[in-house]
Amino acid sequence: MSAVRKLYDLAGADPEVRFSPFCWRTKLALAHKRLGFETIPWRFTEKEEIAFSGSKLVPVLVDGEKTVADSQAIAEYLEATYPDAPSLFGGAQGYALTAFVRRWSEGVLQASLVKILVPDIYKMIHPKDQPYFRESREARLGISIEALDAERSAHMAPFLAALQTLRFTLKGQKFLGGDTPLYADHIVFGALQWGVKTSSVPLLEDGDVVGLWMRAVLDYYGDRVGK
Ligand SMILES: N[C@@H](CCC(=O)N[C@@H](CS)C(=O)NCC(=O)O)C(=O)O
Repeated sequence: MSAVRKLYDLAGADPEVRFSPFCWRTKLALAHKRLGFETIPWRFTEKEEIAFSGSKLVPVLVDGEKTVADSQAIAEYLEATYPDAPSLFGGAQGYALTAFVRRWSEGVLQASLVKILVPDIYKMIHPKDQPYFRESREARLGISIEALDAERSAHMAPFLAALQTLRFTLKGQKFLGGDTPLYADHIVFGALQWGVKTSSVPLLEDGDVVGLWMRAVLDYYGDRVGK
């Protein structure tokens, strides 16, 4: 058994810049389970580095003899393997509700953010990743990075509308999980942290309840979660 868990974590040209929404939720989940881990900076094109996992995407977690890829599979693995640590989902009902939060976060929040962030991400990733990133994202979104950049302001409205849903919720409760964060918080935090780490313009105004909640999530886990 290796002494420390390893998490392959998407990095920019600067290896200290970690911006994957899926890796952020996994880092918070590990911190929630009070599990120590070290991260390995990984670039989009370093597929051979994680080939052992059977995945071409991160996060990939190596926990002793066990390798798990995919943030949802990792969360379920952690919940099943470490039942004595705080629960990520808060039981079967919480698990079911978290499925909705995940679909909303990926299908609404991340789907609106991707159109704002892709031009900025392109500039901050490693040069060796840029041709792959351009080709794959332009094919996926059906638009060139330059055209997306020119349309940026038009893409803000759907993101701001999604943010408003979150804002109303967080005006009435400290965390999505209630008094303390749950995996639902980790998921939505990850989406917004992706924006915070990559956007060339601020996405949240000072004092926004959403920004205060993000701060509270990070403070809750302290040093255990990384940067
Ligand atoms: N469903 C996967 C999605 C993971 C994912 O899309 N990861 C991105 C980083 S945010 C990735 O590894 N991209 C590599 C690529 O696009 O080739 C999960 O939940 O872990």
